[in-house]
Order: sequence, then structure tokens, then C-alpha cells
Amino acid sequence: MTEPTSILAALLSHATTDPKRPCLTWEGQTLSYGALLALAQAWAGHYQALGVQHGDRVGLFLPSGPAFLGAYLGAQLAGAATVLINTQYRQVELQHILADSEPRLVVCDQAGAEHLQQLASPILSLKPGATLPADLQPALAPFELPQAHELAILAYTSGTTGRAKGAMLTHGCLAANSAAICTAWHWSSSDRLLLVLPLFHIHGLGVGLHGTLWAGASLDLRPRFEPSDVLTTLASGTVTLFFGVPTLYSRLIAEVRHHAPVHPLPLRLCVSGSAPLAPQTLTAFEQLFGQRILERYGMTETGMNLTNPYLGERRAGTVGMPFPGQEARIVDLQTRAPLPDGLIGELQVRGPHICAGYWRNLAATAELFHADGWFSTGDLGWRSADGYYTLTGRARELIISGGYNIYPREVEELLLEHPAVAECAVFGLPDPDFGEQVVAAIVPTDPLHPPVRTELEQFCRERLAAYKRPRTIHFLTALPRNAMGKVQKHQLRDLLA
Ligand code: MLC
Ligand code: AMP
Repeated sequence: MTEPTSILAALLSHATTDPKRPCLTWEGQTLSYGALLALAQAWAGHYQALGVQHGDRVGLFLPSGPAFLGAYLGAQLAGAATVLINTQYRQVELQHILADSEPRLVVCDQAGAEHLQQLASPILSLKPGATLPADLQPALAPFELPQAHELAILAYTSGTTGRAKGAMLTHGCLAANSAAICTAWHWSSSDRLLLVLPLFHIHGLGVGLHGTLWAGASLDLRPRFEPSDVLTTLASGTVTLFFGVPTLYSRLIAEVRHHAPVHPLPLRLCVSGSAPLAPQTLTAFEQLFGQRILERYGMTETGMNLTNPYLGERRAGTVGMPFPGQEARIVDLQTRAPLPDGLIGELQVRGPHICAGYWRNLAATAELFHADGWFSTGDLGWRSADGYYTLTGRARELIISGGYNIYPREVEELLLEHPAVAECAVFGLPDPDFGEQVVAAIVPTDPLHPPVRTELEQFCRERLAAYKRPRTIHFLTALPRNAMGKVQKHQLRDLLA
């Protein structure tokens, strides 16, 4: 049998051969493969009736749930690409993403509608708890499955300029990544995944949802991460897989330390990614739960790139080796020539999982997507003689807090809009819960009357996702700069750590 060329084709195949097979459990309700396909078809018909055409974009500003799945898969079935929008995004992010992607419409819930109101895009607002629009319209024409080269998702990921770029994920690259993940992790139709991560980022969507649909497996989907609920479910024997960012694992460890004793969890596999997993977390989790977490490495532009082995040594502090069918190498930062094992350089990856470039941004695409197929990740690391990759840092400035990426420049640009801020530098410092936290050093316009911290906090919160606001603010008389005038963030980090 030939492999499906899209996640939709995989869904269609499972829904046709075994329509009653359970696919999704949400708040006590189970949706079968057949029911999920019917939901996607109803959404696709509605989009068609609203004028969504092949090649259009549809924005999704929705929390997890069946409505997300229907709206997402339905848009693709109608021939449109979906623009993923984190529900925490506010003015600054929303304005940019909507102006850049020009969606035909944005699907949201009522909370989301409030934030979208002043923005130009037409919205389709769902009633609370609804999985479909109230005024559902029937389809006008039959649907065709998308082709591999067509755009499935625009996933916005920030850059050094502070302006997020839309990674163009095609149906083919998403399918190739799911196939590789399922092979590497032995994901089969008998698996059941507990998923508490949001669906608007590649971890929850591209790994969790797509892997499930690819394998014909099932998903226990939750609206959010509640440590005690997760532990109860993991201990119940009803799921076989769990995926998390490192913060989830350290919070689970903290949770049981209050409620001993603990028994080994009856799971097949726990996976961590999106941020570095501290070896101490890996060890503590294994001691408490009898599960050695498998750490993997991914990126919005590529999906999953490197993984510790399912069988074989899961080496602490490393992110393993390329997934099947993919390549990786370490290159010199300046010359981009490949480096021998053991030397630190920039990680590049290549394979059918790499996205098609950045939406309407040829310059940024040319900088990172090379003609010979290699993609420069911006992550630094080295390869051991036996093939394991270790990440050591990043070539570009980036703070990862609880698995969310924060580009300092975006926060700096916003702070500088505040009249009381003359200069500022934003950087990351270690945080016991989130791995890293956002810290701002600010030179006030009037040194005798520095701005009130809570006011700055509110200023950020209204304009950017709440997780991006500085947790700690220091007021300084000047920022340390080098001879070229460039702010020395490492000095600030040492000074303020
Ligand atoms: C929430 N808050 C955060 C935060 N998450 N602050 C900093 N960093 C974070 N990650 C803040 C909120 O703004 C709020 O502040 C307060 O914490 C409580 O909010 P909450 O919603 O109740 O938080 P919680 O449920 O505890 O969320 C923590 C979390 C969540 C770890 C579960 O952040 C999360 O789901 N992270 C995963 C993100 C993810 O999926 N990343 C993958 C990207 S893809 P206040 O003050 O407003 O109350 C990728 C590629 C790859 O990276 O390889 O996977
Ligand atoms: P995003 O742009 O949100 O997709 O985040 C991708 C970035 O997350 C990568 O470039 C890495 O810096 C980081 N990342 C993902 N997985 C890991 C991991 N296992 N260890 C360290 N960093 C990771």
C-alpha cells in the first residue's frame, strides 16, 4: 500500500476502512474516525459557502477541542491553508500575523472575538462549546484531497527582527514528518496519547495530533495541563504515550513529591521536547515513575529533526540522532563548511520534512534555506563519534520559557514605545519552573522617576502574549556596551543573575 501524501489522506483512509474506530476523547465524549471526517467535511462545506477558495488562508484563533480539529482539517479539505495563532497573542502579534497572512477569515471563540474586533479580518465566532458554526451551510462542490506540494499551514515563528515569519508547511512535509516520527517511536494504531499541549504550535499539532491521525491511533485531549489530572490518567493504564515540554515533567515530579508513594507508570513512552530537558529531571522522573523520558529536538520550520532512540540508549543531555529518512550535520558558523565530530558549530538539517520557506519573505528564506536542501537551524551543538547530537546554545538570540519561544527584540521594541523607557535590553535568566525567564534591564527617560513596574507589566500584557512580559525588571543608569555600541547582554546576565 502506498503511503498517504497528507494527514488528511491518512484520516480519510482510517475513516473509510474503520469508521467506528475511536480517534479523540474530549470532556468525556469520544469521536470516531468517521465522526471526525464528517466534522471536517461539514466545516469544509461551510467554508466553501462563505467563499473560501483553493489557495486561501484561514486563521485559527481557537483553544484545543473538537472545534479546533474540525476547523483545522475542514479548511485543508476546502483547499485552504490554516494560519495557526496562539490564543495568548494580543494586538502586536495579531496585527502582524493577520496583515502578513491575509486570511479570508479567522475562526475564533467568543473570548478570541474580543481581541480580534478592532482588526480588519472577517471573523467567524463560535458559540461556547460549539464544534460547528450555528448557521452551518452545506457544501457547494465535492472536495479533493490536497496535493503534497500544496500549503497546509502557515506557522508564525519569530525572527531576530522581532517580526514573526510564516513557515510554509506543505501537506507533504507534514506527512513525511509524521511517517518518520511513527517509525522512530513505534507509534501504532493501538496507542493512545494523552495530549495537554496547545494545538496551535507544532509540538501539540505536528507531533501529537498528526502522529495520532497518521498511525490511526487515539488521543485523549485536554484543554490544559493540570498535574494531578495528568498523573491520575497516566497511572490509570488508559494511555500509552505522553508528550511534554520540560516544565511539564518538572511539575509532575514536584506534584508527586507532595503525594508519595509512587508506582511505575504503565506507559509505553514519554517524550520531551521544545526546550532542553535537564539531566536531573530525566533522572528524577525515571526514579519516581520508572520511565526514562525520550528527548527529541524539533522546530516549527522542520517539525521533528533529532530523536533519542526508542530502543537503545536514551542519553541524558543529548537530543539523539536524525529521524529515519533525514540528515543532520554540524557546520562552521562563518563558512558553513561541515565540522568534524566533537566540534561545536551550527546544526543544519535536511530531508522531506523541511518546510517550503517563509511566506512572502524571500530574503529570510534565502538566508536559512540553502539550494542544496540544508536548513540552518540557528541552534549550536556537536555530534559525538557514535552519532548523538548535543545542543549547547543558539546562534540567534532566543529565550525559551516553558517551551514557548520569546525573541528579546520583540519585547525590547515594545518597551521602547513606552515614554518612560529610554533604553532597554531583554534577555533570559535561569528559572526553576520555566527553564528560562524573561528579564529586562531598563534605562528610564527620567532617572529620578523610573516607571512603575506594574504599569510596564500592564503595558506589555495588553499588547503581547502574557508569557512574553518581563518577569523581572531592573532599572539601570546605563546599559553596558562594547566599543561598537552593542549592548553586552552577557555582562547584564552576569550582573543580574
Ligand atoms: C504560562 N505562563 C507563562 C508560560 N505559560 N509564563 C512564562 N512562560 C510560559 N511558558 C504564565 C501566564 O502568562 C500566566 O501569567 C501564568 O503563567 C499562568 O498561566 P497558565 O496558562 O495557567 O499557565 P500554565 O497552564 O501553568 O502553563 C504552563 C505550560 C504552558 C508549561 C503548561 O506554558 C505550555 O503549555 N507550554 C508549552 C508550549 C508549547 O506547546 N510549546 C511548543 C512550541 S513548538 P499571568 O501573570 O498572566 O497569570 C516547538 C518545537 C518543538 O517548540 O520542538 O516542539
Ligand atoms: P520553535 O521555533 O517554537 O519551533 O522552537 C524551536 C526551537 O526550540 C529550536 O530551534 C530549539 O532552540 C528549541 N528546542 C526544541 N527542542 C529542543 C530540545 N530538545 N532541546 C533544546 N532545545 C530545543
